[in-house]
Amino acid sequence: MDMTNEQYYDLIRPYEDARRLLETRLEILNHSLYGSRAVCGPIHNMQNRIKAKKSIEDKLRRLGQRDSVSNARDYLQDIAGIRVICYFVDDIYNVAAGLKRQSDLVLVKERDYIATPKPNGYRSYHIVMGAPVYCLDAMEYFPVEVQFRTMSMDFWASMEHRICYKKNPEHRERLEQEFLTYAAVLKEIEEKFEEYRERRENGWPPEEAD
Ligand code: 0O2
Repeated sequence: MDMTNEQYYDLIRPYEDARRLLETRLEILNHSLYGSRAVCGPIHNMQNRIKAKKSIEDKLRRLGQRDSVSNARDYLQDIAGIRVICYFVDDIYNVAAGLKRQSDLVLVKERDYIATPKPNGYRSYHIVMGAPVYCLDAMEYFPVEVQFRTMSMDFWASMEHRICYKKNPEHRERLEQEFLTYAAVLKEIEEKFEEYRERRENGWPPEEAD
């Protein structure tokens, strides 16, 4: 039997609290990680979402579970999600390390699809962090999935999500090949921007005479 709306809102409330807590920590890291005098923090923008009722029910069914509140708590770690879009790949690892160092948070899961991209070309760094939520006389950890991407990773993943991911598009094989090529091109562009940053920080080499 589906969850009632009331059960759904009761279910998501502590996940919203956990998501807010992590988002605040990320905002603080953004303006403190590189020092208060830094021209620019590591984060370009953040998005967040709480999984919709139907998506929770569908996912539980896919997992072969009844869509009850307790199954959602036991089996889903992505009810609360934050997507953090950074400028550079090392910003991603720096922000993630800053979060993982915080002793009141627990690292529940880590998937590094930047070091090891998925076969379809997907690149992103995912961690699930347990955040403490206090009620009157008890504390419980609630998981929040944080996906870190650069702008180019996010561009690719958003288009792929729309066109291919969990879909059955026409000419699937051709599309998959094309997406793999785009992933490689975007990675190359990302590396070019990293070079510019290094040159800006370490000085540009003298221009070659004709
Ligand atoms: P949606 O529609 O974005 O919510 P999990 O499904 O989380 O239990 P897993 O495999 O450990 O299991 O999760 P993983 O690999 O960390 O992926 C979680 C999320 O990353 C996905 O959520 C997507 O948002 C994103 N993702 C993973 N692989 C791909 C990919 O190939 N393409 C794109 N565009 N996004 C991807 P959901 O719930 O699957 O989907």
